Amino acid sequence: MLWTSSAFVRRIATSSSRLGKNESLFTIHPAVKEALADHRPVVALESTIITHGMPYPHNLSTAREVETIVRAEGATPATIGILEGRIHVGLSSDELDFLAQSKTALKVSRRDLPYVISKGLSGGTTVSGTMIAAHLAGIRVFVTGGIGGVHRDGENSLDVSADLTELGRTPIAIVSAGVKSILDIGRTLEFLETEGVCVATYGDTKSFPAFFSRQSGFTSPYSVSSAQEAAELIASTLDLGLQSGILLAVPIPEEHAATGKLIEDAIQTALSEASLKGVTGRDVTPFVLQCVNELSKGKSLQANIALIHNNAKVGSQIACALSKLKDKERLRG
Ligand code: PSU
Ligand code: MN
Repeated sequence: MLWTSSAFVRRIATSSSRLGKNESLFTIHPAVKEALADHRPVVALESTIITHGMPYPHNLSTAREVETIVRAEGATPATIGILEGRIHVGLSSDELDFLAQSKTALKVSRRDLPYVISKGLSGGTTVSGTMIAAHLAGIRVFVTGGIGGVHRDGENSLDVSADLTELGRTPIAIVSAGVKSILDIGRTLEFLETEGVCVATYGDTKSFPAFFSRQSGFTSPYSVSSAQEAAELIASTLDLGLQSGILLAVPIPEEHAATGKLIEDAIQTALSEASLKGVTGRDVTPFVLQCVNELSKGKSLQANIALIHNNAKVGSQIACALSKLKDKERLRG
C-alpha cells in the first residue's frame, strides 16, 4: 500500500542537502535535484579530468560515455564544474561541451574556490573541489579515474594533493583506480591513514592498484568484494557521523592492464622532463599526464578511458546499493 511509495518516503525524510544559505552559489541540474529529493542514487563526477586531464575531443566523449554508463546502471550522473562563478551540480550537454573546449577554465581545488567564485570565472573541479560541492548537495558517492597524492620527493617539496586532506574532512566515498605511479604511493597511503581515511580495494585482493596497473606493491588496509559490502562501509561512516571520506580503489580491468609496463617507463621519462623544465605546483599533474600520453602513443589515454568506464559502472552499483540500504533504514523509521 501507499506507505512504501517513494512519495511517502520523500515527505517523511528530511532533505540531505546542506546548501542552506549557500544555495545562491549553486545551480543544481533539475534531474539531479529530483533524484536527490526522491532519495534515488546519484553519482558525482569531477571536471578537472575534462578541462586538464584529457585532450579534446576525448575528454568530451569520455565525459558523455561515463554519464551514459551511470544512467545504464540506474543512477543519476552529476558532473560538477564551475561556470561563470556558479557551482553547477549536473551539467547540460552544452555546458559539458563548453568546459571541454575552454582554454581558460581553471583547475579548481578547495583553495581556488573563493577566487573563482568571487571573480565569476569558470573551471574544472578537482577531486577536492568536487567533493566539497557534492557533499553540500547531499551526494555520497563520487567516481573518478585517479586521485591526487603525495608527489615523489613530496617529503621535501611538500607537494601533497589537497585531495588527501579533503578526504580527511569530507564524508564522500571516492571510487577510483587508486593512485598513479607518478606519485609516491607508499607515502600517499601513510598520509591517508593520518587523515583517517578508510581505504579499501574493490575485489578479492588487498593489493592497492596503481591506476594503469592492478598492483602497486602496496596493500590496502581492507578490501570489499561487492557493491553491497562497499555500501555497508559507506553507511557505517554516515551512521557514525564521521566527517572523513572513504577511498575505494578499483583495479584496472585485466585486459587493459597489459600496457602497464610501457606506461610505467613513459612515466619515468615524463617525470625527468618535468623536473628538467622546472614544472612545479598545480602544473605537474597535467604536464606529466600529457607527456605520458605522447610517449605511449596514446596507449595511456586508452587505458585511462577504459578504467574510468569501469569505475563508473562499479561506482554506480555502489551508489544503488547504498540507496537501497538507506531506503530500508527510512522505512524502519
Ligand atoms: N589524476 C588523473 N587525472 C586527473 C587528475 C588526477 O589521472 O585529471 C586530476 C584530478 O582532478 C585530481 C587532480 O583531483 O588532478 C590532482 O591535482 P594535484 O595533484 O595538483 O592535487
Ligand atoms: Mn600539488
